[in-house]
Amino acid sequence: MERDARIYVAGHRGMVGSALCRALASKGFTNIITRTSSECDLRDRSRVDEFFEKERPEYVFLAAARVGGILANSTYPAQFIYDNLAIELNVIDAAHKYGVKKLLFLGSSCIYPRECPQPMKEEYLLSGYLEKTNEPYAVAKIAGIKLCESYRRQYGCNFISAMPTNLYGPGDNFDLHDSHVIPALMRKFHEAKLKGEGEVVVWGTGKPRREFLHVDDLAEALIFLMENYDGELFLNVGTGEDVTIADLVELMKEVVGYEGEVRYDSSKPDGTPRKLLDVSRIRSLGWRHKKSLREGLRETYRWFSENYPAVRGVQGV
Ligand code: GFB
Repeated sequence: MERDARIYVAGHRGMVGSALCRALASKGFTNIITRTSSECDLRDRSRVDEFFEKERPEYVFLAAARVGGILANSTYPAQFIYDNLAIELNVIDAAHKYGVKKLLFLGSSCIYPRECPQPMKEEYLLSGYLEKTNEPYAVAKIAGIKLCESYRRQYGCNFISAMPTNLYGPGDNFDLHDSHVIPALMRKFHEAKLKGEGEVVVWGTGKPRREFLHVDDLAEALIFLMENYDGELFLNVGTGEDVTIADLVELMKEVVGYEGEVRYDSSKPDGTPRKLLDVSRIRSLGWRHKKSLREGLRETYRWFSENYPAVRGVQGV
């Protein structure tokens, strides 16, 4: 990508999109194009066409999506499948119609089967049943991968896909109903510490295993792939290491400095037992994550406590 190339970051207000904008700017890219969802609702094809016609982006990072944690996915399945499919169809087809040089689509590690052999290699896609709590979201993300593959095969478009593992970092959503586990635990321990509460409730059994990647590491990986990868096969992006939720709870207590008790509420779902990505393909191309989980959580907590309560999901931000 030339430093003055017209680069559209779809979803620039989200955690991933904002990290991408920071990383692109720090590398000297000067022509980053963005639109808020009220300026251009990506579910509306005519608005998407107007935008592509006017701005003619050369590169597209498709980081716009409806995302959320385990409870949000099971509470709003229709919105998760509809919004994601609509965004993917409109943006990917417009990228073809308006001659985008290269597009990178972002998926999620929940595309793999629930009982997938671990670590999960790219070729295990569609080899078994999906996890029920996020099946509609996963189906939409699999459709996005297949759209990119199909446009490449039929029209020769250079559309690639990356599948990140569970993400966290500055700009995350801290709403206790909709968020993922890291922002939820960070907020719960922080507020319990402030209020002097002696107990925090954690969902599920604590036994599931998850792999976590800092969003700044992801942003580096996405720019790396945009500049260095032109293959049809989507690529996993993760650390290649996972922890149990109980391990995460102990680490988060330490990072936040919370000394009370933890109670596991097993009436809440555990979700997939384990989803560890096999990251050998992206590593063989030359990319590796930089931040350890402890370091990434410390940095994120510093940002969170400096900005609290003006963070997304806490004060209507
Ligand atoms: O982060 P999370 O919602 O996403 O939950 P998933 C991970 C694990 O943390 C589950 C447990 O076993 C939860 O039960 N957990 C414990 C909590 N306490 C909490 C809490 O307070 N809040 C939350 N949210 N979890 C999502 C998918 O699955 O991950 C999406 O639904 C997507 O489709 C995303 O793939 C990355 O890893 O279970």
